[in-house]
Amino acid sequence: MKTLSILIVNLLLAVFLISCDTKPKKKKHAEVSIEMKKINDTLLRATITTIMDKDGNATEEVEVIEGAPGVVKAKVEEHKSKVLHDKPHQIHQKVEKKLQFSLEAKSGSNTSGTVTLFEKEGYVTLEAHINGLDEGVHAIHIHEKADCSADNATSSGGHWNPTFQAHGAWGDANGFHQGDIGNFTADANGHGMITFKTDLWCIGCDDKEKNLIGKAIIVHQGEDDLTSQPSGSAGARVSCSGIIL
Ligand SMILES: [Cu+2]
Ligand SMILES: [Zn+2]
Repeated sequence: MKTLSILIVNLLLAVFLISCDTKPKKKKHAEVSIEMKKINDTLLRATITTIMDKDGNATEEVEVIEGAPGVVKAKVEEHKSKVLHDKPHQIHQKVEKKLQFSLEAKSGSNTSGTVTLFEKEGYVTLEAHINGLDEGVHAIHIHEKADCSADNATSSGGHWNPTFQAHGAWGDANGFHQGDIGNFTADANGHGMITFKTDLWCIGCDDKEKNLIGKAIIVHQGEDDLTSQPSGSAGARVSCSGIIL
């Protein structure tokens, strides 16, 4: 089967809300939102919007940086630290992150779909919408490598299991993988969706047991029986996407 080139759009939106209330009579508020969009394999575009609100007067600055991913990420970090530096009295810092990507059809399937990961206040919410599935129950997992290159997606490795536990149902006292999301049901039109929220994941934090970046989302042809080792006997991998910036 001919390998189709599928455009994967990655979008990272980070919102930093910084408020300064050491001088309660002069309220200053700075809001910085950073949107990063992958244009192609070599180009990344970052749009930084800074809204400064001082005594009710809001000013907005927009800066667009485009270039090699490493260069753009370094400039964004520089910008972030400059904003934080200019606001040394910030007390509250709230970070929201959003990552969206398209699923790639695998193992000869005709699936398509979108997955959104959203992090807010210590919780990550995953929302997946998949089309082109056979009617019935399908497993969805996080696998250990952001590599969907193989036709059957085995390049994504086994279940993401940084805590070295047994495969199981999420929350099971006998253990479960960090990637053991579970099952969802596709309807007669081949459409299925799932939302899943946890504080055991993060998007791009330093904790290797929580960080989703560099992993993959996999949807299976069959159902996860939640007991078979090491992966629930869920059958072929029909949809795949790497979780990358
Ligand atoms: Cu899986
Ligand atoms: Zn597992």
